[in-house]
Amino acid sequence: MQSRVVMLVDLDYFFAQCEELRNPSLKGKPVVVGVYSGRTEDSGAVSTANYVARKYGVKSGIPLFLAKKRLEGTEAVFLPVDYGFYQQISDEIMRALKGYADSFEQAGIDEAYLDVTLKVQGSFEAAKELAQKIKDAVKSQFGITFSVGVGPNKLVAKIACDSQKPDGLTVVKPEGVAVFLSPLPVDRLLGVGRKIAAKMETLGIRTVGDLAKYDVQRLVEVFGKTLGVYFHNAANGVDNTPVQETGEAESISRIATLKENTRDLTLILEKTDELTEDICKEVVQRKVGFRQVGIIAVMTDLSMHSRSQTLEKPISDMEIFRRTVQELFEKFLGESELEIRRIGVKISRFAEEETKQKQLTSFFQGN
Ligand code: TTP
Ligand code: MG
Repeated sequence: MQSRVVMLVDLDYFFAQCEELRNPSLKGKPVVVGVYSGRTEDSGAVSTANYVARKYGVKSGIPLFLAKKRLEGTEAVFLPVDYGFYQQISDEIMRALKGYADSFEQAGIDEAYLDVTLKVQGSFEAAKELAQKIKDAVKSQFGITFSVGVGPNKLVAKIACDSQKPDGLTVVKPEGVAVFLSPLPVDRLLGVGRKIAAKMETLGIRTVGDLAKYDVQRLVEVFGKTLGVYFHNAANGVDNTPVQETGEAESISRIATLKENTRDLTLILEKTDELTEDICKEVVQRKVGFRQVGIIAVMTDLSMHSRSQTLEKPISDMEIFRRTVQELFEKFLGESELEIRRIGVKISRFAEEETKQKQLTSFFQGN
């Protein structure tokens, strides 16, 4: 199977870079953007800092007074966050980035995934050129630099991006994934925080390579099914989650022509079973659940009818899916008189992925 080609774009030291854009005289000086809590003059935390300030150990999350101390004697400039301004710049850049992608998913104010598989016809060489072209365009149109990782999926693209910053361009081809990931410390994987890394250390797991080789059953025993399996896949560079506009109205459907025009439910269900099975395969692959099931019927007079039903909760279960399709056709046949020529099955309202994501995120926050 041909690999996907996925990019992760992450704008460099974003809030601070926006401030440099607004006031170029800041360039070369340490720039710290902070959230001032207002209690005392210096209370609050660093939102981000430019790379000049980072050389002094100033980074996101540390207290402002500590940043001040570390930057004592320098020409450091401290500024309060101006979220509206950053949002405006972000919106413009995101709109531009979207134009380069087959599918696009914004993952934060300064981060976005681009699936470019079709655009580059599956070629990682072409993807590298495209990434450079996008970097040049964004730099000249907006004056902003970013780092980009290119890989066969979101997970690898993200880690590739992080590996070279700022202004980086890192390409990891499918055949290079294992070599790229194995030497990295486990905490480079999303979801491996300090606590989990410490637990893994007691199991003799320090690097992603150690984790990749570790018995998956054991991982499941120690971390539970969801996390155990996730860690195993992540360490092996496996990630099938699609690049998808969040909240995008999306559906998966299949349609087929019946062997003969009919009103016989058995004949109809024979065909819909094939279609539902096919859709289920895609559902499993995409790791989504769905809340809406629909049927389509094209009659002998070529009129097209559709019916749908919303389920109580998201499912990815084949049996419930088939039963719902059957019920919808039974009902539909009661309401129509003509014979059916073509039939279709459709699912939409993908919700469960979100839930799964939330589950993982809440696991991660416990670290
Ligand atoms: P990041 O992309 O994590 O950081 P960055 O863009 O400043 O630096 P780089 O990508 O070059 O490593 O976050 C994007 C913005 O989100 C960042 O500019 C400020 C904000 N932010 C916070 O306000 N608090 C935080 O703890 C982090 C990590 C980011
Ligand atoms: Mg960034």
